[in-house]
Amino acid sequence: MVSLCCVGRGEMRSIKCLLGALLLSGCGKQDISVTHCPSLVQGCAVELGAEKVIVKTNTLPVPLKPFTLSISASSARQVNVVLQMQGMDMGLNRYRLLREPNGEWRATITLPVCISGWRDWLMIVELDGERRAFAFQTPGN
Ligand SMILES: [Cu+2]
Repeated sequence: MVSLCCVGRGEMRSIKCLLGALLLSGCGKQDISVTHCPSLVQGCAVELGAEKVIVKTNTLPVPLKPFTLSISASSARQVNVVLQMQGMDMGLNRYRLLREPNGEWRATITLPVCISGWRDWLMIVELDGERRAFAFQTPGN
């Protein structure tokens, strides 16, 4: 049942992957709208109530290379991000963003390697309980 995709930082990593698989096994359906994001560096936007939420990274996301994620959502009180693959357990990649003085939310993120070679990621942004997803790809070889 557990995907072999969760390669990363040794034993702890596989325990997290196992937990992730158990947690995800109960919720097969995904009732969340997904916005395709062709370039996270250029940024992608989604409407959330009256606000336009923009996600942006400083570099192209590549596995094992930390990048900075910025989210503009000035009225939010808490912002979390979960990174996963559709149809594959990649372990628990959950980040809590911190608010910058300019009102942006920010986190440093490191994607795990997918040994199955998949490049399609889903970034689920949680803003005060509201969830929006962005689909993006890591570059091929
Ligand atoms: Cu994968």
